[in-house]
Formats: sequence, C-alpha cells, structure tokens
Amino acid sequence: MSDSVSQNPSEGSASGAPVDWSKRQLIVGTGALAAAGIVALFAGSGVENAVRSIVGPTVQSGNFSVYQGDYFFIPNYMTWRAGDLMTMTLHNSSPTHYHEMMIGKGFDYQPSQLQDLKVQFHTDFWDGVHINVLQANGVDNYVENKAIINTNSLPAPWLIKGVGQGNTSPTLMPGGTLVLQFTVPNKPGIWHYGCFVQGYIHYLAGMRGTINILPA
Ligand SMILES: [Cu+2]
Repeated sequence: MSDSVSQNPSEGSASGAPVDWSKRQLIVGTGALAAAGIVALFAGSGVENAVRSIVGPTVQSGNFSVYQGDYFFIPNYMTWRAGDLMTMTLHNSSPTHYHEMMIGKGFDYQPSQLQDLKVQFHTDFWDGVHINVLQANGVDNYVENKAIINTNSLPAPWLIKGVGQGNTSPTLMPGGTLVLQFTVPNKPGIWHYGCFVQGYIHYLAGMRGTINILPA
C-alpha cells in the first residue's frame, strides 16, 4: 500500500493536493480495514459491538463487554450516563497474561531508580459504589477498597476486603471472565481506566482507555 502511494506520479508536485487526498484515503482505508478485521476476528461475540463502539458516540447501557488483551482494552473509549444500570462483562482474552482494570483520575507514584512509576489512580472511581458480582470465572483477586462489593452466593476467596490495598480493581487470569452489575454513580466527567501490572508496562504499552460520564 505504501509503495503505491510513493509511486503516485503527483507525489512531490507543486500542486500537492492530489497527494494529500490519496494519503488521507490510505489512512482512512487502513483504519477501516483494521477495524473490519478485528470485527471479523470476533464475529458473533460481544466484541463486535465493542469494536464498533470505538468509533461511535453510543452510550453504553444494559449489557456490554470490555475485553482485555496484550496490551489493550476493547473498547478503549466508552460513554456512560449517571444513573444507568450496567451489566459489564469483563473478559481477559490474553492466553498468557494477568490483567486488571482500575478506573480513576490522576496518579499515585512510587519512586524507582529510573523514573517514578505510576502505580494506580489517585482518585478511585469506585469509591462508595455498590457492585454486584453476577459471575466470576478465573478471577485472581478483586480489591474492594472503598467500593461495596456484593458477591451474592458466589464463593469469593479472591475478594480482598479493606482499604489500603490499592484502587478497587479486579485482576483476571488468562481467559478469566467477570460479570459486574452496578449503577453509574453521579460522577460526570472524563475518567480513565488502565492496567498497571508489571510496573505499569501494560499501561505504557497501551492498556488504557477513557470513559466520558454524562450527567443523568
Ligand atoms: Cu494488563
């Protein structure tokens, strides 16, 4: 594809406009192709809608899925509305890596020799939020912090209670799945989510996203 662009006879010409046009088409076309490929890869599963939601302004509500991978979240952008009842299926699609999902604002740092490490968000989105765990398979741990996590009748040896253990965050084993139900708290604005494991290398590598929370 890039060869055909560089061989464009109008490349380097004084007019410039045709070259700009073709490059723009290439970028748009490549992006659409990549999205289509990902959609095809996960065809028939919830990730298809998740991928489509990356490029759309859709407000998630009801049932939706978030996929973890090496090293990304799909979707990596979401819009939630305060007061909506959500049933979020979090699935770790990695065959090899543990992944977590924190949601918050700002960062807490830990000094290290090269540079300070970001270890978690400074403001935890889940503080004071009630979360019902409907299903849990392959959960390594789930730090409750200041959330109120109800595991119903599920055996939950993985639940880590008490504050001071870090942000509210589930860590899923490879292939793990967690289904959470919660009402979006009245905390409108831009929030971020991320995976900070392995000295936040996952976060740096792209395992992060943004949630725009609309007022009720
Ligand atoms: Cu991760």
